[in-house]
Amino acid sequence: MMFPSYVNLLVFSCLLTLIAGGNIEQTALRGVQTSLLSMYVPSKPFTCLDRSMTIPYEFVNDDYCDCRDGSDEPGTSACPNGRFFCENKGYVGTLIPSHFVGDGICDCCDGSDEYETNVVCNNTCFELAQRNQAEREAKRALHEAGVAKKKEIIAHSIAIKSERQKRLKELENEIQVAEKLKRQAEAPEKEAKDKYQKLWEEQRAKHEAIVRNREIREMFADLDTNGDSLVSIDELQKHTELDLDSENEFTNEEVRTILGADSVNLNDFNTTVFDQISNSYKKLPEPPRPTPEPTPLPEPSQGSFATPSPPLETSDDEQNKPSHRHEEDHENSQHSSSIPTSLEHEKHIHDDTPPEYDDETKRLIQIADHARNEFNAIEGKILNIKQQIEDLKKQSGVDTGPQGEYSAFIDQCYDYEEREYTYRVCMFKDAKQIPKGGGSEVTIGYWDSWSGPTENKYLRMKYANGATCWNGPPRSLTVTFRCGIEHKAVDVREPSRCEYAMIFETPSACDETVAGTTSHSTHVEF
Ligand SMILES: *[C@@H]1O[C@H](CO)[C@@H](O)[C@H](O)[C@H]1NC(C)=O
Ligand SMILES: *[C@@H]1O[C@H](CO)[C@@H](O)[C@H](O)[C@H]1NC(C)=O
Ligand SMILES: [Ca+2]
Ligand SMILES: [Ca+2]
Repeated sequence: MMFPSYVNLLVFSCLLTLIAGGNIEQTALRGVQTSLLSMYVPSKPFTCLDRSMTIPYEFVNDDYCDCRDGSDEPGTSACPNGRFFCENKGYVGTLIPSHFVGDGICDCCDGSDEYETNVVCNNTCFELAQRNQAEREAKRALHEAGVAKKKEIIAHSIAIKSERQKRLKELENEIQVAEKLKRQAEAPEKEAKDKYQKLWEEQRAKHEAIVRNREIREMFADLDTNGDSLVSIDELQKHTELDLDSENEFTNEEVRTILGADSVNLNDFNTTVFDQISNSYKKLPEPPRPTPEPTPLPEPSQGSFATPSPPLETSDDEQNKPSHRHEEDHENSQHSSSIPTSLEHEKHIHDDTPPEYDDETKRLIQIADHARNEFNAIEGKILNIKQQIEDLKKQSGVDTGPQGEYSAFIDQCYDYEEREYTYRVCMFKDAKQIPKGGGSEVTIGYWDSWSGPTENKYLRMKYANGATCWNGPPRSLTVTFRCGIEHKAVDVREPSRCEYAMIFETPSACDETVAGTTSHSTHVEF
């Protein structure tokens, strides 16, 4: 009868001992990090983790600080430098300073830091874990959606790249064809030119001499107001436009220097005076003599009659000569003289007729003319193609990321609106600060480089060497990218003077590994 109860009692007391022993152990290991549990072995002397001393195991968590590193008191606030480990089951274990232990405030989500106080801590670990998981899931979903868009961008970038290469090849072929055509067009023009250049030049010289003599006679007659066939100092003095140092009067001395004498006849005027004054000379407004109004002279500024005014846009006036004469040939065919001219305005200043070429010359001129037009057209086309090639090469030279994930930024600008300013970043180009109340915009940087950390270079880009701050450095902007569904600037700050920081959301910055995280791996393990 007694036996069973004795056994019961024995079993009960053993159980009691076990539970009590468990409790003691529990207390001794309170606040110890899981990874360090093996250092705290009950019944063995404890060696401080910094190996500074060894103490009896009973000194662990006895609320008296023995180790310099506080490692004997992980579960009490006895050591000022102690660390208490909250196990936080279901969430993330954390270390808190051991003076938070028993301070009446719940610091661990499992409430384990307040084991010896009256404070009843609610266990919030589950709630935290849930919230944490919801956040992770939201982040994962964002990256997943972003990565889908990023993949589109990458695919598009690959398409664009090969399209660009194709176009480049086409353009290079086009330019070869055009250059061949150009050489073909050059030949007849050159032939015609070579053949008739000498003749044209002689004729032009002859004609220009005539024009020049006319000018000389007209100017002389104009200056000789009293008609004594001499131009005297007082006659020239009226032309104050000839006073080169216009700071004082046009003095007798100055006029005399021009004339070289008190007066000059036509011959002296021809040889010594005309060239000096022809560029600046202006007719006086009211000619006092009854001579018939001479036809207007060409602009005095174009005094050099040897310079033909190019009728075509090309700068090579050699090429223009034949064409030009050709034009006049048509327009003035009613005239009788046969003096060729390269001066467009000449037909207005004299009655000489422009050249009448023989048929062979006319034919050649026509061929040359046609050839030149073709040549010019082709040359224009070549320039255009070269420009296109250059643009393409410039585009393919932009570093748009290892997979071209930032290629959607090419030629794009994005605004961030702030109270006072609009910040505008034109990707791979520049960044500006535009005052909303009007006023001039300020360049805060020109495209510089990708500037993220080495393991994630494409996290940031830098725009440098903007307008210099008053009494300070040149402005600059760092753009930091983060995953988002749309390309958009979400924040701009000036963390230190003249250094701007923009946060920019883009699918291009979304991360496949984050997107691929399964909900299982969001479980907390410590
Ligand atoms: C625990 O939760 C209850 C109700 O949810 C609340 O009244 C109480 O103040 C909480 N205790 C602590 C220590 O936060
Ligand atoms: C000017 O002088 C040149 C030679 O030096 C001569 O050929 C020309 O006919 C002269 N012009 C006038 C208008 O006298
Ligand atoms: Ca101790
Ligand atoms: Ca606390």
